[in-house]
Amino acid sequence: MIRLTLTQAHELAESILLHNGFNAAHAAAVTATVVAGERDGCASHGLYRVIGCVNSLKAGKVSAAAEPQVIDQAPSIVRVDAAGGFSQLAFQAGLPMLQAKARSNGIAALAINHCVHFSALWVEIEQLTEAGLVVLACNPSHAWVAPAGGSQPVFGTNPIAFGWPRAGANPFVFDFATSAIARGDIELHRRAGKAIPEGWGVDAQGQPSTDPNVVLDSGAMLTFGGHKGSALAAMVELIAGPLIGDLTSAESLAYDAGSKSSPYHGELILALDPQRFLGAGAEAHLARAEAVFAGIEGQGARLPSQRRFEARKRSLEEGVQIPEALYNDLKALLN
Ligand code: NDP
Ligand code: PYC
Repeated sequence: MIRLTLTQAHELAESILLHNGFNAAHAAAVTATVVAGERDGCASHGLYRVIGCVNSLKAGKVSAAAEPQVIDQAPSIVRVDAAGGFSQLAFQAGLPMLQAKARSNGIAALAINHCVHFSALWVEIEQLTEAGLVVLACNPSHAWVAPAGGSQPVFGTNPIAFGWPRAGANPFVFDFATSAIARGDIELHRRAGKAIPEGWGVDAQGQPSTDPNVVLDSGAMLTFGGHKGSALAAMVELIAGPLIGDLTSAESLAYDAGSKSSPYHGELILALDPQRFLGAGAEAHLARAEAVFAGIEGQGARLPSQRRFEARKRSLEEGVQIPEALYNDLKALLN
């Protein structure tokens, strides 16, 4: 393993992105996301993703200098056209108007269109919980996941993330793929030459497989929770696809045309303002929510994101460690 300070991790990612042609704004926005992923112990969406960013650019599947266009679509809807760039800059562009609309209407939606997307959603969720807003976000990806009862990929790994602000404590945040595991995790198993657990994927005949090469190259991933994860994955296809006028995971994969680039589609983010919902009663009702968290933690169970927040604390003190092979692959992108 190679140890890096967070500053070194930042410099490494940003210099690779700039060297390979991304403009300063995209390089900075993407770097912030992947360094946050590595810092929080989310290796599947950490520095490893820089390789995919460069590959997507070389394949002509992402714009290195796209300028997101913010559109005031409706009283509660802001739309951002990412113009074929990575999603991070588009999210930043739409954030102020999303917050303003949530505050004045109580609920607002940000629809990002035409973005190339690879990030963990909690990075965005936390920016809204920090502003005191409740938030729900989701997006399709590429069609890699079979529906419950089937064996052919239809869905993307379709993450759903939720955030709840807490006074004086880390927010309550969960963020997971509707597949049994993110595809990035299976890719990391492949890089490390490790088998995957049963239940993550099947081969081309629909038989269980623990071989990451089989599941990634010719089989299909599986949803979490059987028919329940399958229905949630379908919901994401609908509300972050056709509802916002953007591609489904099957359409994104067709657009990719075998280049193995990051998915190209939209993202839907809903923000709710407790102050507007509850008025003078907001504080008392938010305090009641704390009993839910106490009920979870009080019996020794943990809150989602707790591991991540602990990893963050550790990384801020000690830096991060990445496999030497990954470090070498990243350095090679500077040649
Ligand atoms: P995991 O299955 O690892 O679970 C993620 C969530 O569950 C986290 O909030 C995690 O908290 C929480 N969790 C895990 N174990 C427990 C536990 N024992 N008790 C309570 N909570 C727990 O993640 P996935 O592989 O499904 O997804 C990983 C990431 O991949 C996500 O950030 C997601 O956004 C991203 N992704 C992005 C896609 C895209 O299209 N952009 C597509 C698919 C995934 P903690 O982190 O603290 O462990
Ligand atoms: O890990 O499933 C995944 C993923 C897809 C797009 C970005 N991450």
